Amino acid sequence: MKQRPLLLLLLIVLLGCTGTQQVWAEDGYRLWQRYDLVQDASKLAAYRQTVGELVLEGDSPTLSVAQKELQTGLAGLLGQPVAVAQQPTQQRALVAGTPSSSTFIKNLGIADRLKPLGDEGYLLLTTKQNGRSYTLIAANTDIGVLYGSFHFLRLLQTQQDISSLSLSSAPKTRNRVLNHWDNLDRTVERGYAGFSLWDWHRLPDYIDQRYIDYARANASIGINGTVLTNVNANALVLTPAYIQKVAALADAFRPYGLKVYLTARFSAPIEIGGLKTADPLEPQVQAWWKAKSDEIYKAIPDFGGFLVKANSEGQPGPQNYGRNHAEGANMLADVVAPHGGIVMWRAFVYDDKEPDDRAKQAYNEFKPLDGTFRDNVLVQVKNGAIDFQPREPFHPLFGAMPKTPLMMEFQITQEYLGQGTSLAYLSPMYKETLDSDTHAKGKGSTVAKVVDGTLHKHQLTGIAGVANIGTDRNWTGHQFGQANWYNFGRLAWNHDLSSEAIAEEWIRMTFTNKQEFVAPVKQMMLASHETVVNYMTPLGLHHIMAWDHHYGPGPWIKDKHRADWTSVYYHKADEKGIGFDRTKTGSNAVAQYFPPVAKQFSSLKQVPEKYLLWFHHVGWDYKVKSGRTLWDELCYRYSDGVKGVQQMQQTWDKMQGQVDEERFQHVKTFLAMQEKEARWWRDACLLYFQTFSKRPIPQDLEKPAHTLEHYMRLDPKFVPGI
Ligand code: BDP
Repeated sequence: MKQRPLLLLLLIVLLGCTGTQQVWAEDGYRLWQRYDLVQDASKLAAYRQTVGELVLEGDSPTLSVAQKELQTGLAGLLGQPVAVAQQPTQQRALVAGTPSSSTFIKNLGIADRLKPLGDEGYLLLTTKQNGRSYTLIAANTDIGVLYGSFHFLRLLQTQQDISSLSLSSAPKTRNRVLNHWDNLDRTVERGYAGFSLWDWHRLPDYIDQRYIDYARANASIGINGTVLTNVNANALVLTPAYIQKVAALADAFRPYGLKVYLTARFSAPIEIGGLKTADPLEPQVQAWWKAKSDEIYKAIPDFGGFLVKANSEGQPGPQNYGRNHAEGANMLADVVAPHGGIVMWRAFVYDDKEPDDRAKQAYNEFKPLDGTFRDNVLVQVKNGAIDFQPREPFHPLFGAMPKTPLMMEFQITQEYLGQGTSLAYLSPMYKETLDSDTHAKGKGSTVAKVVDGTLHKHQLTGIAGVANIGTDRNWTGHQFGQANWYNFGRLAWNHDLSSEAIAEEWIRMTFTNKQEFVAPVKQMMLASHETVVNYMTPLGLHHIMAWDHHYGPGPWIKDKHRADWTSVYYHKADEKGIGFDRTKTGSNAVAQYFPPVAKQFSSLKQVPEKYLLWFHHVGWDYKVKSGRTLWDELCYRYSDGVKGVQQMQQTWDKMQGQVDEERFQHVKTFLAMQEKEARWWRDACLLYFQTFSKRPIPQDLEKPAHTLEHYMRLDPKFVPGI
């Protein structure tokens, strides 16, 4: 208590020292939008000179937020306020706008350069006129200007040369959306960063600043849609009171080009509509949805549409009435179509019957429906055929439904990747899927080309990421979780970007431009996903996590009411070997791929080793590429995983002093947790699999710290995110 006056004095002195600059707690709240003063003196001088003044005509809500962002960003980065004018008055100016908002831009005659950029792209261009120099942020639309403004700020944040710009950018995919698995009680299914951002109780009246900062962050990486609610949907969100709340969020997000979508519970007509049925072919059901859609669009004219999980994991759907997925999707598509809405219908399905191989179900149910969906339906397909595993081969549906636009669904939240305590940079994983060749139309038919519509000539395209965002001050729980939100947006905009380039941008903006920091931290991030795969599910193992909450190892899980919810179903370890035979001699799931891929995956010799046990049941003494036996290789991979985390710790420890102590310590502590978890995974899995292999762990490797029984008894309670 006695300390207080002294503390107050200290604070006053501190504030005094920093003059007008704000004092920020370095808790990660500012994400990659820090806008701190450019440290390199010569770059700072050059930027100040180039920017001169900010010229921005027009006053739409989107242009206003662009202006605000540029003013705030530039003031921070340049350490001085920037003058704003309607027309250039100085020798140098930063001019932002569209040909219709700005007479200056209109008169420049750049229409030809703008045309191919569509309604979201932008052009950053340095141009000279009458001895004056202008830096343009030009676009066809206001939202293009906002996206361009963020790109321009990024150039300064990452200390690029901006003296003679000539670059344009337009998104490769049209709908780039986050999927929030947020419940109305604010819990988040598979959320590890606190509670849901949406404060339903205080909506529609109270607009939390967080909503605005969330929208800013999304716009800065080109995300243009957000599904607010869990795929395991609650029909209540479609009631009038909630529609008003959703409308308030939509209003807050609109200037940032962020559309809202909702999950539609298929049985809503019964639950909140008082009907006896939700059969999609029943006229009264169709009428109910039509009225509901009209009601929503009245409140939210630019409502994006519905995301639906149907007939999967107990969710209701058209199959309850003997109808198929297309009949269900089309019914909803018809009611949003007049308003320009879309339906994202998920292919993550498995019904009550136990399949011979769960990996085959989505393909079996959806492929026959190709060509039967309405034009405004996207079928949303997870990256792999099982369920967001640490590593999965690409989903065989990609390429297999040429007449239907398929939307990619990635998981950003790390349900199966160490959840909130692990550093796993996911861009390499996303790119592994996107770069996979389906061979649907010969060599080069990558998953990315299916998703961006170029392979089968679709205009309607989309990519979704299951969000990892919550009420934690730093948004994502782990400071490095922010990098996954960031890289999802960047790849959704342009899947050609490299994981390395994205990591580098993010590090520079989020932490520092110092090379001594950027280079090692980038390496650490790039190796992190493989590290996690190694200590969890190396060589194509999958779904051996603990029961239900999926936190920690549980390869021993068996005897549940469905075989395909157990771990033993997936790893199939026995005295002979381990792995799921998905070749002709097993479930033959390989046959769902196009012949060249099927051939490669079927062959024990040719299958990429990272997918070995995904497709093959392999003998313990089988010699793998390293020359070791499979058993030894498993032991080394698990150990490499632990070593990988220890390397991350060493790298990070050296960064002390390069960044603020607050975030340094946060990450350090989390890496220590991850190391413990990695050992837990390694020891538990090796001891368990050893009961089948009956072979020793190689001499030079560290031995498990406890007995198998010890690990099997571990039962963490109240794991978040269930
Ligand atoms: C699984 C999650 C579950 C989700 C499901 C889905 O464990 O919570 O509801 O995916 O995607 O991975 O529908």
